[in-house]
Amino acid sequence: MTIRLHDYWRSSASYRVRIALAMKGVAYERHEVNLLKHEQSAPANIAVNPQGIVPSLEIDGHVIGQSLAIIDYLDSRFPDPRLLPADPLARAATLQRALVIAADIHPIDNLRVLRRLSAMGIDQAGRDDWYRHWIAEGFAALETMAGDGPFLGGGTPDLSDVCLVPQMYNARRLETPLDAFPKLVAIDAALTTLPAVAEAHPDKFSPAG
Ligand SMILES: N[C@@H](CCC(=O)N[C@@H](CS)C(=O)NCC(=O)O)C(=O)O
Repeated sequence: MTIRLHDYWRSSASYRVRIALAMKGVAYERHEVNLLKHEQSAPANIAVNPQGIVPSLEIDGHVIGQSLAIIDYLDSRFPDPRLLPADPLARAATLQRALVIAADIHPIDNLRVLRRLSAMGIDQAGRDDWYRHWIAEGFAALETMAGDGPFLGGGTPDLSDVCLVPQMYNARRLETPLDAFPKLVAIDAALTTLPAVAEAHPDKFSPAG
């Protein structure tokens, strides 16, 4: 079985999928779609992903887009370890936390949104302020949803943890103040000690090496 991930090293939605694949021990090959070179909008990527974004996962002759749909599929195909709990209430809570990031923070801070802000005359400082604002707002809610750890999912990482790590990476890249989110910072620190999470880090895939 060949599994191919179309991704970009710094894409946080791709980073989520890399973490899930690594946690499940699923081997895959990568096809890099360089977002800075606008390769996401090229016909080759549109043929794979009609939205012109990454990630996309090719598996068994099928292509799946949207990181959460990919991870949901992987969870069904490779259920060890489960990232979405079977219990309906626990599953809803996991999705609620994951979607704070995946639906309500990340899309507003996306590259194409930032490019649109730039086209509307918003300068770099304004765009950075925008970026940090939405992270801080979402993280404030997530901080109150976090339990006693060590992970957002409790004793074992779940989909919301898979979303947290890349969002923290983005937050730090943009020097977002994190003092108000001690639980999230501690959970992220616990997650980054996991070999699967370390293996998926963007630095492992950076063209700079
Ligand atoms: N909701 C999508 C978001 C995917 C997404 O936003 N991908 C970004 C990189 S993290 C992208 O391809 N951006 C290209 C662009 O904005 O032009 C998912 O979870 O897969």
